[in-house]
Amino acid sequence: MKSIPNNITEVKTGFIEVKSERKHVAIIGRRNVGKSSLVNAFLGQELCIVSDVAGTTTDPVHKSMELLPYGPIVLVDTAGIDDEGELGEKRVSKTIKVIASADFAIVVLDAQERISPKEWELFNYLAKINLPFIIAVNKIEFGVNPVLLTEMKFLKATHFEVSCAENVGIDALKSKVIRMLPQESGPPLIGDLVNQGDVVVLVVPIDLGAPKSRLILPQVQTIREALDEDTIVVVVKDKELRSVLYALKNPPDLVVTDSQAIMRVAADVPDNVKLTTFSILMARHKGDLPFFVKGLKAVESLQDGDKVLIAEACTHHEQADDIGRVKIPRWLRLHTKKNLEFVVTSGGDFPDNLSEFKLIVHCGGCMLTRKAMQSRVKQAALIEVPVVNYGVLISYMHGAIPRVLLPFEDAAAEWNHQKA
Ligand SMILES: Nc1nc2c(ncn2[C@@H]2O[C@H](COP(=O)(O)OP(=O)(O)O)[C@@H](O)[C@H]2O)c(=O)[nH]1
Ligand code: SF4
Ligand SMILES: [Mg+2]
Repeated sequence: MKSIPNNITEVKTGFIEVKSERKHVAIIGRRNVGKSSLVNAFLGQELCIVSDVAGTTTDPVHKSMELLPYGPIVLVDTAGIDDEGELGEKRVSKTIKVIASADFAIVVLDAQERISPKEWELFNYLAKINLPFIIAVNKIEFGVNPVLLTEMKFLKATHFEVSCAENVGIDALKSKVIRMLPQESGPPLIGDLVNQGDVVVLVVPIDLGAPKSRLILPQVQTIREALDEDTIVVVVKDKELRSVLYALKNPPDLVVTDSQAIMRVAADVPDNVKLTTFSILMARHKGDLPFFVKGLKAVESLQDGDKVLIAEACTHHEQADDIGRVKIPRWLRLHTKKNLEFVVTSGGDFPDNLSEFKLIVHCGGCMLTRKAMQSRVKQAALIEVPVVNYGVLISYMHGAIPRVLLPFEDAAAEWNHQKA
C-alpha cells in the first residue's frame, strides 16, 4: 500500500470518463418516458434496463456506438430529471453534470402527455447553456396529444415522433441527429505548428510513472497527427535526445517533450527550435491555454492554509512518486514556501464547492471530451477561481514557461502581458 502524504485529502469517484474524442449525446427527460428504450433502439440491442418502474436508471450509462455515416459517438442514458427524494436529487445532479458536458441532447417526451413544469425547466436550462438538442416524442402508437404539439411549436424545437416499442421513426431520428451534431473538435495538437516534410521529435521518458507496454493518449494522438501532416516523426527517450539531435542533418522543426523532462530537454534543444510539452498541447486542444497562463498569477499569491484542488480526470494506480499526489504538491510547497492544503479528486466527477479553492491544478484531461473540459474551466471562471494544468504549472515552476509558450501567439501574449 502506498501512503498519501499529509495535508492531502483524497476524493475518489467511481465513474471513469473515457472515449474522449467522441461526441457525447445525452438522452434526457422525465422518468418512464422511454429514455433507456431509446438508447436500446439506437443501439439495436438491449443494453439499458427498461422498466415501467419509475427511476430504474440511476447512474449515467455510457455506451459507444458508430453512428454511420457520422462516426463514433457516446450515448449517455440518464436518470429522470423529475427524480425525487434525497437519492433522487443526487441522481438529478448527476444528470445535470452529464448535460453540462454533453455535445448534444435528445429530450424524450411522452406523446400522450403535455410538457410538465420540470420539462419546461429543462428546456430553459438547455437554452441557457446553449446545448443543441432534438425532441423525441415517444410512444406514438396511441397518437400524439394535440396540446403537446402546440407547446412544441411554441418551443420552436426540432422534434421527431418515434415509438421505441415498435421501432418506428428511429432511423429517421438517427439521420436528423447526424445532421444536427456539432462538428467542432477544438484546435489541433500540432497540425498548425508543422508543415509537410518537417522533422518532429517527441521526447517520451520511460520512467516508473510510464504505463506498462504502452504510450499515453496525448503521445499517441500527437504521433498520429504528425503522421497525418506528412511529417517525419522521431520518438526518443530523454536520454537519447542528444544523440538524435546530433545524428540529424538539420535541427528539427518541432520538439515536444513530457513536462517532467522539460529542463533537461530545453538545455539540449537549440534556442531557435520550437519546443513545447504534451501538456501544453493538451491545454490548448481540450482546455483554454491563455486562461491557464492567467491562472499562474494565483500561484504567487497563495498563503499558508490555502486549499489547492488537484483534479485528475481519470482513476489510475498511484505511483510512489505520483505526479498529482506527491510531486506537484511538493513542488508547489517548495515554490511558494507556504503550507498549502491539497485536495485530490480523481474520476469523472468534479467538485461543486469550487469556491473553497484558491487554485485548481487540472490534469491534461486526455480522457475528457473537450466539451467536458471546457465546462469545468467555465465553472471555475464564473466564480473567478484560477485554473492551471499540470504541464503549464510544471513548466512555470521550472522556469521554462516563456519558451514552451512561444509557438502559441495568444498564450505567449498573455504571459508577456502578465510580466509587463
Ligand atoms: N407503449 C410504449 N411503451 C414504451 C415505449 N418506449 C418505452 N416504453 C415503455 O415505457 C416504460 C419506461 O421505459 P424506459 O425506457 O425504462 O423509460 P426511462 O425511465 O425514461 O428510461 C417501459 O415499460 C417501456 O416498455 C413505446 O414506444 N411505446
Ligand atoms: S491526463 Fe488526466 S485524463 Fe489523461 S491519463 Fe492523466 S489523469 Fe487521466
Ligand atoms: Mg431509464
